[in-house]
Amino acid sequence: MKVLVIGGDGYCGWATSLYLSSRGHDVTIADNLVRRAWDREHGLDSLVPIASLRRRIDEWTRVTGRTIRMDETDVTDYDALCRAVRTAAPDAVVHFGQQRSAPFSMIDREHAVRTHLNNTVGNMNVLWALQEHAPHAHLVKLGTMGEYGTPNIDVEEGFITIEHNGRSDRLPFPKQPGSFYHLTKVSDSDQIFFACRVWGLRATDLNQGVVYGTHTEQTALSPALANRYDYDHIFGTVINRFCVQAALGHPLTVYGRGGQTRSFLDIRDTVRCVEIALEHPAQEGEYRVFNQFTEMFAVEQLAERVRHVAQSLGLPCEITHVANPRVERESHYYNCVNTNLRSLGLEPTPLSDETIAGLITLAHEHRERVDLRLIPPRVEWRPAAEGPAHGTIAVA
Ligand code: NAD
Ligand code: USQ
Repeated sequence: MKVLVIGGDGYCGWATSLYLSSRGHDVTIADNLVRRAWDREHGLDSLVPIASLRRRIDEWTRVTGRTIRMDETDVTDYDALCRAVRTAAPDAVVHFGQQRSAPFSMIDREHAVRTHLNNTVGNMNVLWALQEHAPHAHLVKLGTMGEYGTPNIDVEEGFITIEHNGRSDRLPFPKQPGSFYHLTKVSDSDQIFFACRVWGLRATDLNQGVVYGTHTEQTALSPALANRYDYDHIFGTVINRFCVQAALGHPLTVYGRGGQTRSFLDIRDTVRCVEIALEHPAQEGEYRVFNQFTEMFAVEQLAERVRHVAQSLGLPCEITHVANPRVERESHYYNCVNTNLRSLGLEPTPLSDETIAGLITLAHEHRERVDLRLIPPRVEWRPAAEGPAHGTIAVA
């Protein structure tokens, strides 16, 4: 299959590009490298050094003999995107290329707007470019479990059958996103559903949970193929952050009571889920949603797991409850359905002590690269009592 991977230089996109290439697909990465620019702007860096995209791709060819094409395209630049789509002539487009941090989108008005422009305009451009230049290509779009929020009923896969006043319909599942970033994903879903209904595009919206891990079989082949390992308070996600904190002897930063429960998956399952979606494409005009996660955990439960593994490695480890910078329920019902990918063949990789130990050990190896000032949360969801009108951040 010819696959255009938008955002292929990122955490999920890089691992997926290598995996698809290793499986014999013809991969083109389109990425404007803006994530590396955002890191520089905020003084952040991957804990594990990552090579430039050019260098990474050359290394992949050197190690495996396979080629990946690179197209430095910004999806918000419509002409450039159309050129990229025409050149790649894809059978499928996997769209990872967005601003994906909830805290980033809550820093201030400018970051919220930037996130919306990047994600919403980018997504709409992808739909128009497909409609104009590759109407039969299958769009596989990364959405998020956070679109649904934490309702007091089971979360279905994208749609729910509702009976109302004696009539019944299958309607999009209600959405209650928790940040301006998550809101962009809700908007994307609406846009994609519309484009499928009106233009007959075919699309799979992968509502992915929080991803953890760094290595896949392919990224582990050479240090120059290494994937990013974010631990900072903006882009670091909770399991990876806890593992870095444990490696440093820093107390694990549970926000609030820690009863907030989310869906999770190993990055090795992310790449497989994308492959499954590609192997079983949506039909023309079909918009379908797969909830892409394997397990659900409360944050406090994760902290306990990481503490237990750290202690077994001889590392002293404490858990601290810091004032929650976010506005989110800290004790709630949470039960999400994830049967679609399972029924198409996903064999989940459960979170194991071995995986946690691997992440802690990797962080320990690179501990001299950690900037401790980047660990405590600094982006507030609530308006500040004094100073700027909305969430504020002191950038080191
Ligand atoms: P990332 O920040 O590591 O990678 C995103 C990539 O997209 C970067 O390389 C960036 O340069 C590129 N990009 C951003 N805007 C672009 C634009 N306008 N044009 C071209 N390229 C652009 O993020 P990630 O963790 O790999 O996430 C990838 C996708 O998966 C995102 O859409 C995210 O919302 C979704 N997702 C991620 C997670 C997670 O835990 N990481 C969980 C659920 C969903
Ligand atoms: N949390 C802590 N301590 C920390 C960091 C986070 O308690 O040090 C808590 C948060 O309050 C939240 C939960 O852990 O309740 C998850 O936070 P996170 O930063 O790991 O993940 P989130 O902000 O939800 O975003 C991440 C990705 C995003 C993706 C989303 C999937 O950055 O791109 O969309 O996971 S989901 O959460 O299912 O929407």
